Amino acid sequence: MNAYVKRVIESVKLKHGREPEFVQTIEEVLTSLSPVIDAHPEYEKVDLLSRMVEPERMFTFRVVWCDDYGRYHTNLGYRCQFNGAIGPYKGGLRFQANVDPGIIKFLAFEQTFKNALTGMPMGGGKGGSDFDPTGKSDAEILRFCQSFMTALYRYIGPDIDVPAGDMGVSGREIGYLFGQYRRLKGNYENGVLTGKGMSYGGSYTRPEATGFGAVYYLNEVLKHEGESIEGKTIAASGFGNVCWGICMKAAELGAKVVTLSGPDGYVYDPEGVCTKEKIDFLPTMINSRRNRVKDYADKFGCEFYPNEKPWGRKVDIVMPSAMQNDVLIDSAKRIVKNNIKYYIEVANMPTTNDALAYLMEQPGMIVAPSKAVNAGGVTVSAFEMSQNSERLTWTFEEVDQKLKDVMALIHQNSVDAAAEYGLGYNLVAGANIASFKKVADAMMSQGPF
Ligand code: 2IT
Repeated sequence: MNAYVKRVIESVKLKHGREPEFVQTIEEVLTSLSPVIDAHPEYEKVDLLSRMVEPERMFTFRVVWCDDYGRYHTNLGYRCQFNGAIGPYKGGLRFQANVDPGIIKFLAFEQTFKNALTGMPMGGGKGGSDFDPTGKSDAEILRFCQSFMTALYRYIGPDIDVPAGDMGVSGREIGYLFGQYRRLKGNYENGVLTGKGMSYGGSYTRPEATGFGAVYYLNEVLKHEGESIEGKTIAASGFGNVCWGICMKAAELGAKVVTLSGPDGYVYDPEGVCTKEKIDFLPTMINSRRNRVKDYADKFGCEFYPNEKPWGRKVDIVMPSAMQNDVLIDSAKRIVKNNIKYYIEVANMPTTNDALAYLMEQPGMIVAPSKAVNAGGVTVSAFEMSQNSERLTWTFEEVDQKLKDVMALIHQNSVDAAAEYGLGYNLVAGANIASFKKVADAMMSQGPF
């Protein structure tokens, strides 16, 4: 490994030992940049990497809200404005009990690279709260969102920082957040958030975009291998918005998603999550805020495996689409034992570094990284921002076609970047290199600080 890269990784480990997810992503990304740093001593000359691994700023704020019984609760809110070299900070908000500074920071770092990869002018950011939406009423969610935005609104804006949804934040929450922003600012700036409803500046396909984009990317991979998606079986995890989009697009193209998972376990549906009734049941489960996938098994009479993950299933394609560190080394070994050729990450950092390295060293195995595969979500967010500033609405077909084009370009740019460094068809390194170069060039051009 390049000695400078090694030094920066060591320093991040020392400084951020209490933020394991952040250290994990830095180690993964920087390691694959080694050949680029070898070839470009100008980056070390100005110590660019040390700057690239620190957010421009990150802040914490308190969010106080009142539950339906009149009791007060204090949660922590975060926003990390990681890198603004190529555009306004852009990235989602995550409401989940386990949210902490390390999780927000890893997501913001990944977002910076992902956004660069889309080719759209967006910097990277991420935010959220340790607020747990499970079991909360609509009124409680509303009060929480209003309080959250009251603390955040001064620090965001269409040309400053543009949040969106992530886990625990979807159309309903974005609506409440936008309503509060508008009230506080007295100004109609709908470009301040993406993932909005269609009646106030949303974009067609934004809810489906991450899942659709993931399947479009998968299609590019299959094309590269001379295969077709038709008839393929997919093991996915999660049952959220992303998984829903995957099920829908896979079904449309003749493939089937046969597993879903939740914090309670996983379901196996050999018929596939293919009918409209089954696909429509996913948003119902999300909106119930029960956070249980067993509801699907009960409704459609399929097998439920409590407290297990779906990675032991024999399928054609694995798509972890739930959360970080969902696939550990044991699961990776099971996937390899089952002779599965396609490992397509969808959720942000779903694989631990040792599991990822193990999968990548298997001959014949193809690993696609989440920052490329799930970039369709933020791509359509960029389209939403464009439509808001042009004050018009593109049709569903227009957005969908543009999304397809961007996913193909992301795949091709990753292929080219890896080839340039003699790495072969290495989509993981290719994505890291292509996005690094874009952000690095912008930082260097602006005076490398
Ligand atoms: O991880 C992600 O890319 C998102 N949660 C979406 C970000 C966005 O700004 O649309």
